Amino acid sequence: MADTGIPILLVDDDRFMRTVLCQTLQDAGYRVSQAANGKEALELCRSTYFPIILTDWVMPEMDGIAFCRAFRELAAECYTYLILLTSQEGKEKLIEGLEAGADEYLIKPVNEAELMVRLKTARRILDLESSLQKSLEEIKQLSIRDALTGAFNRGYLDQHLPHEIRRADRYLRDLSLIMMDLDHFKKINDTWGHQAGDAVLQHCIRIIAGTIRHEVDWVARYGGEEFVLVLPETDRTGCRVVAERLRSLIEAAPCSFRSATLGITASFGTVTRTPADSRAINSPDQLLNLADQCLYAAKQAGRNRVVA
Ligand code: GH3
Ligand code: MG
Ligand code: MG
Ligand code: MG
Repeated sequence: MADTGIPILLVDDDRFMRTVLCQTLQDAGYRVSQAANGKEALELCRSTYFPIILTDWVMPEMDGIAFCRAFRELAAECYTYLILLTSQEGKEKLIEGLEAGADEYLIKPVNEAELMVRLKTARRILDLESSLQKSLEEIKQLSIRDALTGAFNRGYLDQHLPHEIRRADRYLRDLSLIMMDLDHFKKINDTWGHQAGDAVLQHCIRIIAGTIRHEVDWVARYGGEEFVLVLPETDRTGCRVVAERLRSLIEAAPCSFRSATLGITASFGTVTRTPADSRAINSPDQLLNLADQCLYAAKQAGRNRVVA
């Protein structure tokens, strides 16, 4: 028995046919679901993903061809390998079936050995597709993340801050932003070397990640040792609390680098955009500038502080 455990949807109006095929597939290790016609199958496919579908052609309500067409119209994140089972022979029929979106075509009565090798082909295609998806996801992550810290990069910030502003407008929510810059970071590099500086940046991002709300808040590396934290649905008080908590955590947690213990502090500028500000502050640049002005004031006032 193959250890596939792969879900297959079996669509056929002939109950006996379904029972027989279902047994064969289960014996081969597949997890089988059944539908009695195209319409039933389509409904099932709206909520459940099937990597492989075996469908009969002639069925009441919705036949196999209509099903293949309708199925390919559904928005799908992952590929489904569609096999048409039918007693309709002939080149024209085959072309019609493949044209409708089927990947493969099997003549009834189904030869078990042939079915098994067709399913093997299906699995090869599905494996290929899933490794492609994985690579694409990796490439996407590489393109939006900063390699050193794993924070989102500047490109992501530029692309997603406008979304956050639009979302805040749509739902009439506050949107807060914190700009953070490490104090006298150059000194760490100059005294302990660039690798120590890198370690400090990684150390700080861990503290940030442990402080902000998962799923909702996010952080981007804005420049060398400057980070921007985006806090949706966060008011002025909440934003100040987060910035102050971060400030004190960073101050209290020096970074260990080799045998050294590197004390760090950071300065913070914060800005909160309320629904009443939506006209006055309508661009990401404005929001970033306002936070930057506060950050500058925090530096001027002696560093290791939050200016809101
Ligand atoms: P201030 O308190 O005014 O912010 O002083 P500062 O020394 O932190 O600021 P400055 O902007 O003068 O220095 C930032 C330094 O950050 C200079 C640059 O070499 C360093 N830097 C930028 N990116 C990286 C990086 O990826 N790794 C390391 N180790 N250093 C970096
Ligand atoms: Mg039939
Ligand atoms: Mg700095
Ligand atoms: Mg800086």
